[in-house]
Amino acid sequence: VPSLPAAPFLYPIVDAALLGGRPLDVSVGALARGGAALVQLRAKQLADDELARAAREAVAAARRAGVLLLVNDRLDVARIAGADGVHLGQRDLRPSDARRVLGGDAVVGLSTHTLEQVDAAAGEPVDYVAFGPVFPTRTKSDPDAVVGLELLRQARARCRRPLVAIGGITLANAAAVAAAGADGAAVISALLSAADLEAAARAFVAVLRGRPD
Ligand code: TZP
Ligand code: MG
Repeated sequence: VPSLPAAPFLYPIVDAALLGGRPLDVSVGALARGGAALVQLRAKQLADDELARAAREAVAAARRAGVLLLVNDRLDVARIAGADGVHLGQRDLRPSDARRVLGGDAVVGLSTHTLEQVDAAAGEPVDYVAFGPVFPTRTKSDPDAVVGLELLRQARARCRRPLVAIGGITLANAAAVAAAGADGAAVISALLSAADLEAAARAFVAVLRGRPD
């Protein structure tokens, strides 16, 4: 069973639309060298054939780097590409279906946006629960309401699974996210806007572990 990284871990989400021409495989490798052990591929704009190709490329790069690769939204693509798992939203296929298709060894994550959804996740066969947006984000179109650090603390207290914070996490607020009890920090724009992905990941890992440079 692939296990999640030790907390507090960085969880980079590689959004294909934000790579700015950087090759996907090189980007996954750089994030891994920077200390990320779990990476998600998110590619909402790609056509299915391109998405499957991207997922295969990301999985191959993750294997070479020795890190886990999850596919956002798409159980079928995760299965086709041999990904380590899938990350599902509230309106995607259900975790129980993902578990049936991918098996007990896969990593299945679920997005939640309210404490009620966090509670409901307790009954789902998921390996971690993501909660957010913790801070305002411009990456997600039509985002849910910002939950903030206090609700993150409450979510942590009532969730028995690893809890991943997401939404607007930067180097400036990552320490507060870890202090609120998040086991992981999922980050898109604050990583992908950096010129040096490896250095950016390394800086996040250091801040999450409480020893910034
Ligand atoms: N789900 C909740 S917020 C979010 C997703 C996918 C976007 C996070 O992106 P960023 O750039 O780290 O705010
Ligand atoms: Mg989704």
